[in-house]
Amino acid sequence: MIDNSETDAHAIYNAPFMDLLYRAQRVHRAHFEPSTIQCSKLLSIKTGGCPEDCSYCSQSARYDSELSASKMMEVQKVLNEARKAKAAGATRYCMGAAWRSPKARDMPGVLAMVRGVKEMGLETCMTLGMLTDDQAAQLREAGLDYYNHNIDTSERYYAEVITSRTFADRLDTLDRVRAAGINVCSGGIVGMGETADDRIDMLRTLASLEEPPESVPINMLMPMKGTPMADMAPLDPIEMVRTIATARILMPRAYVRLSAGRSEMSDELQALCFFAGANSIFVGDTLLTADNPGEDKDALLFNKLNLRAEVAEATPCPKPAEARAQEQAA
Ligand code: SAM
Ligand code: DTB
Ligand code: SF4
Repeated sequence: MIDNSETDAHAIYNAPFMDLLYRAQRVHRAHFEPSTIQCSKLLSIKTGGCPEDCSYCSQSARYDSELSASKMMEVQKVLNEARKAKAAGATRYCMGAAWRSPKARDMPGVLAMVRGVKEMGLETCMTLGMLTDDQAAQLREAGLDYYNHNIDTSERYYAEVITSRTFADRLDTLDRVRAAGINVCSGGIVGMGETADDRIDMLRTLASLEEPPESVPINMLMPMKGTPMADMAPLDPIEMVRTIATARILMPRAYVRLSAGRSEMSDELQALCFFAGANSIFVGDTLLTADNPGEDKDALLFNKLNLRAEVAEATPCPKPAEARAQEQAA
């Protein structure tokens, strides 16, 4: 039985490293095929000029990141990009916009993108900022499978990172997404100067949602020129591995995504993250604005580690009772 209490989550995160990895891998194997990785592709459908002040983000209009703002992409261009991503092996297409929240005039285009990508047989994901109930319902109706909205860090550290909206605002949008019947994708960033307790509390918040997220992206901060976090010292990578292992143990059924920052990670570190329970990545050579390893490097990595990309049909999870029994045995 998993206990999300403060003491239990601390004990998990701070366990002797070998015990933590062993436990995480056993939990992982009780729910997933351990060499299969879900592959998503990201596209920025509206870049830069964002009114929010997220200290890590190159797309905030408040910082001089030398990124030029663009209008929302045309629907056909997005669909062309999605077709290429499908041909390259992605099974989920994630479209992101640098908005605080979508405006009514943005919705027809956004909904057309969801419908078009869905028709190609790809899973759809959007990340557009805060949503109203009505917008969430429209997205669901159009066929949206996942909505990404990160809590980013602990409630305690949040105000050090973002002041233009609150932690509670983020949780409200997650509730709206869940109520609309869309799968929740929510995680955060490590390496923003937070403590281990902040990382643990972030994971506890996610695991304690009425229904935990189906997808949990763990991003390593990519320091962006011109932002307040441009000169942040890198986090000890072992802390990243501990964060992933703790996410896996606290949210056994979630896909845990080794998200931003892979371009700065060695093969060995990525291998440890997969062993700790990460089973999803972003493919392709760009995230939203930042670099990602790209197809050739990932093909080599998958080959070296005998990993394979998940095919369209998600790996079936064991039935809940069966999974619970396996978990207890672990
Ligand atoms: N504007 C929308 C929002 O904030 O919800 C969607 C796009 S936003 C760029 C999506 C997420 O990307 C952020 O919540 C954050 O977790 C992650 N992110 C952004 N910049 C990052 C960076 N420099 N390093 C790591 N993760 C980053
Ligand atoms: C998430 O957790 N990470 C992705 C996605 N959700 C939208 C974004 C990563 C952004 C990295 C920095 C950039 O590309 O600008
Ligand atoms: Fe805007 Fe999202 Fe970047 Fe924050 S993370 S500045 S909301 S694009």
